[in-house]
Amino acid sequence: MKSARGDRITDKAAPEDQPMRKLSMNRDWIATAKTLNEALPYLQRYEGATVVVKFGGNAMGDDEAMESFARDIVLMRHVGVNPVVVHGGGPMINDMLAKLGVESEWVNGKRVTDAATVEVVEMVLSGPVNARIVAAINAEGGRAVGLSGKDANLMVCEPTDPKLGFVGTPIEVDPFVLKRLSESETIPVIAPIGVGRDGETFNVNGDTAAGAIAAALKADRLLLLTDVAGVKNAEGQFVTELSAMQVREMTSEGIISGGMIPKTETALSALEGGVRAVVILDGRVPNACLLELYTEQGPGSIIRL
Ligand code: X2W
Repeated sequence: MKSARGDRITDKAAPEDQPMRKLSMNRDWIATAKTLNEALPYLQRYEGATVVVKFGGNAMGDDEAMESFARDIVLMRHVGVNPVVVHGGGPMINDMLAKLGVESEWVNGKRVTDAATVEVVEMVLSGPVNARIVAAINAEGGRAVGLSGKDANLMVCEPTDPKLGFVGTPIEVDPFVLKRLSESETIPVIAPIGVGRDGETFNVNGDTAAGAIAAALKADRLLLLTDVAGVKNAEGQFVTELSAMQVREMTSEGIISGGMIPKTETALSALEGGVRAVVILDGRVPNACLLELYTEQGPGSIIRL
């Protein structure tokens, strides 16, 4: 067996060399094998599929959570999925701005971004945040490449609203470079930074960027990893499946509100743009991406047209 890098798989990934082998067949191993066996139809369904994963700053967590996320992404690549990671990093931008003594104002969930702030946003997102995810995926045997929406004109933006400064709305996404990377089994990891017609830099909300990129790729799935269990109905229960129509109704009735609105709006525009299904996924659940794709029960709400 070979890793994605083409070399022999290392001891770390070779179960036969581990001491666990000496243990008797207890139930856990039988359950693991059964899980893999039951995953076959899902593995077949998603082979060749494009799955865009939005990895938000709040979902990133500690090194262990990062490693687990990276393993899920590498596993997806290994079984023939084309994963595309779009990340956020709001809390990390906040930390850096605090160190610099700058405070941010927020309007409708978007950071008011002046010329000095956009420099910090780009530095943080295209710098340590992006590099940490790329390194985590590569450490698990994947082949990840970091880029932002400025690379190869991937995400051209115009100002969202003059009051927000350098906050951008994607108006043109060119998936060329992402397709070439996927063809060579390389995992793109994208910072949500856009480029303007005149070469200016824009700060794009991570969910918005992921939605626009998923639509340009006509992705099979957009997974929005977040830190809540999904969409709640009027009775306060989590709903596992919703239509776009239901989402619109629940929003006009005020059942979907607050921080969920940018997520459901992203979901609706991604679906209208040709994405097959969007899942608002609970990133606090370990291996949330694998649960969603390869088992019957994903920890979140799936939205279809
Ligand atoms: C976001 C970009 C980062 C982001 C910001 O400045 O925080 C805008 O608000 P999360 O971790 O996904 O929230 N951009 C315009 O979206 O990060």
